[in-house]
Amino acid sequence: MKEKHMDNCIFCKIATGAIPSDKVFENDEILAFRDIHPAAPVHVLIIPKQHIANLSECDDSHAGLLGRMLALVPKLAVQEACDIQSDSEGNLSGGYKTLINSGPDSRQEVYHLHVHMIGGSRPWRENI
Ligand code: DGP
Repeated sequence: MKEKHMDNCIFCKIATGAIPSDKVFENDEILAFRDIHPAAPVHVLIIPKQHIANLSECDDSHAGLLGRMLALVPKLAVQEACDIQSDSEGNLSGGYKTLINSGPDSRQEVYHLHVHMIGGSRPWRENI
């Protein structure tokens, strides 16, 4: 059985409250907080409270948790005012990018699974 929290993991410390964060959502299994280096006006990280390094550590048993993390994205988009809007002529505006880095080739920096939710008015950082 895997450890629930890892002593040397910064996002485990954020999950337990040992390191402060700007929280936008929290329940028993998931925390969402603002990225310390935002790439856009809205940049939220959604993490499981239990330590999972990345998607490569996930299997079918994580499907429920992963689904709930992704299902949180549209709710946060409404909360953070970057959801998709449609005007009276059907023209769309708004929207957001969701991103999960896994491993060195993805340039994953923090080895605790997280979904980036990035949105808000452009410009955004170029290399996102
Ligand atoms: P990634 O490259 O996918 O592993 O992105 C990690 C993100 O985590 C990066 O955008 C910066 C953010 N980050 C790193 N340390 C902290 C921290 O201590 N607090 C917060 N809020 N964000 C952090």
